[in-house]
Amino acid sequence: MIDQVRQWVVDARRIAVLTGAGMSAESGVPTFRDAQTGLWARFDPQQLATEEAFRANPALVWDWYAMRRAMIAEVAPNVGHVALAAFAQRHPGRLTLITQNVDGLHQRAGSPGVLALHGNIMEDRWLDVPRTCCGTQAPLPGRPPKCGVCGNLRRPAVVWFCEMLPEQAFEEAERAARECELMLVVGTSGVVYPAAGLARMARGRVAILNPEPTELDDAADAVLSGTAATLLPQLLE
Ligand code: BJW
Repeated sequence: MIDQVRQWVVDARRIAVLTGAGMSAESGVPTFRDAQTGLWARFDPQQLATEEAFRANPALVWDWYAMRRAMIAEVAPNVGHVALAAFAQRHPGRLTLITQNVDGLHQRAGSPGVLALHGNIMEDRWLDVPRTCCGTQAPLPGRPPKCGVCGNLRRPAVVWFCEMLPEQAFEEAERAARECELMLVVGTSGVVYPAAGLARMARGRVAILNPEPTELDDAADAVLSGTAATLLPQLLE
């Protein structure tokens, strides 16, 4: 089966790649839903990854993100990230990389034009926008930092549940899905929408790369059982 997918890679003029947390697992970043090691085996997402949770307990949520930021700052892209970046650089305009990951490892590996659907954990932004005084005031340090004039809080620049995805990035991702001849779906459980829906709207063939079954397997033309760091270098050499 891997030879078949490798041939699809060779033949496809336009390739879309959708990645999830499993992409970074071999860099040492925990996934969300893996039973033993996933972040949500230990933390309740409703307590942490929603605006409601942040408003209820900003320091708790800020500290959880600070802990994850510190961990991500210590890790490096793996050979799977590097294989994707090298392929895109060798074949300009042929590969569109869509990621649900907030860790920035694709960008650090050198992938151009990454469509980051769930934001970037290393950045933060104002919680309430627009606020007239904010944007001109430097935030006061704190957990979280806040505006000394109106009290507006800084929050991680990620997409929480029930929040809209960045419009332009999502539109570009939809276009890439509709126009691609091949989509590789790497390291995602396929349970979170609308990102997972991109695999279902792909015009071309869909190949899933994952060591475990996913919710998208029924939409796939090929399911390769293996990890991102072992399969991607073989497919994109
Ligand atoms: C490996 C590997 C290796 C391991 N190699 N692979 C009912 C109620 C409320 C909402 C909804 C609802 N039904 C649908 C919704 C919408 C909701 C949703 O989809 N919920 C589902 C959970 C049901 N979606 C949203 O709310 C989105 N917004 C939206 O829809 O707006 C419209 C709207 C407005 C108002 C009301 C309702 C809707 C926003 C979704 C935002 C997701 N945010 C998070 C957190 C980001 C910030 C942070 O990091 O803290 O994004 S959640 C989390 O899940 C994160 C991920 O990007 C996302 C996807 O997870 P992913 O990447 O698939 O990871 P895992 O852990 O699930 O899977 C890892 C995989 O890797 C596994 O398959 C492993 O086997 C594999 N693996 N090692 C390869 N080495």
